[in-house]
Amino acid sequence: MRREYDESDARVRPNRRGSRPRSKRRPAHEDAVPGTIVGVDRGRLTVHLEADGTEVIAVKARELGRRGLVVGDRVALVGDVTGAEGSLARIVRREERATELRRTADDADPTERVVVANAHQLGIVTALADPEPNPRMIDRCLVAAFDAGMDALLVLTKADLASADALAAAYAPLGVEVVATTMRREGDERTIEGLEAVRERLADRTTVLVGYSGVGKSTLVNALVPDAGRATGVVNDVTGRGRHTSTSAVALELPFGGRIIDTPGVRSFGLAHVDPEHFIAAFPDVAEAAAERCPRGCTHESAEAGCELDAWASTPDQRARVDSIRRLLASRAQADTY
Ligand SMILES: Nc1nc2c(ncn2[C@@H]2O[C@H](COP(=O)(O)OP(=O)(O)OP(=O)(O)O)[C@@H](O)[C@H]2O)c(=O)[nH]1
Ligand SMILES: [Mg+2]
Ligand SMILES: [Zn+2]
Repeated sequence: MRREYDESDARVRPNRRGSRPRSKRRPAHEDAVPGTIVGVDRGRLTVHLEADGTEVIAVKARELGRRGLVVGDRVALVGDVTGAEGSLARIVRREERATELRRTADDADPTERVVVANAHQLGIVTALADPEPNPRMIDRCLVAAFDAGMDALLVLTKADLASADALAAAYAPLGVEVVATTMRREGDERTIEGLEAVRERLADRTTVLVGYSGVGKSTLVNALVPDAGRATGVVNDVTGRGRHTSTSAVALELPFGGRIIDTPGVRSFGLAHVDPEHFIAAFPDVAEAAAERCPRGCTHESAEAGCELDAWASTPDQRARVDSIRRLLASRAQADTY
């Protein structure tokens, strides 16, 4: 059996480039070109080259093994990197990820997926109506952002249909940045208002948009990136849900610096992979109250069990938050029994 070339061989024969041993040594690919994955279509990946922004179609090289590649991954390419029609490059390396946004299908299903890599910020897109906002979904996304070490931005869309005030007031105390957008129609012309505040928070960083189908993620991306050309859908009159218009994640360059990643709508944001400790830590006001008032080792399950959070919560928003955390903990506890 042929032995794998390893570091000890390198020490024995230093500086002998050009006389490579005929072993299964992994090629170093020092000439590989760096880029970022901006689209994944089954085995075909679209990579944006760091040097000049050329978009190259590539496949995963054998040596990457089972290592997954997702939008946002920083990679190194060899082969035909011209981006010419019909050309194909090979991805030979995946750089270490700064962040990973992960989710499970639901809390009881531990199968975990990395949604995107290297994003700095999670843009939680919530429509104020059609579909109805769901604070529990927002809370789940906040936990996921916290767990991934990402900042959270709450984008409230469709402010033409309902007021943003209540949700903005509920989340501002958590230190979550909140922006609201409104679509105006004039004939066939559609414009989105409220984009200045959105641009300010997106500039020079990578933001991934998540939310239910039909909340307006792709509409927002089209408004921010003039030639994005993302398809947008209609919201079903009966269910109030979108129709899953976007089917895969795509990263786009923002004209004012930074990147935005549009993702397909999700039905839920499973947190089976998240340490329950992180549930409460994602809500700074509750976390502080828990640290100050709750008995050591408190599970925060109920006042009867000694939890002081009910006594602390004096406003409806605080009570809603405590309630939400308890639900998250309960659904997570169920998941643990599987
Ligand atoms: N009234 C109103 N409608 C909006 C607004 N923003 C988006 N829409 C509409 O909402 C519908 C769905 O928008 P999309 O951008 O396709 O939603 P999405 O979140 O990308 O949906 P998926 O790709 O299925 O996840 C479209 O018909 C949009 O025109 C808004 O601010 N107000
Ligand atoms: Mg979409
Ligand atoms: Zn407690």
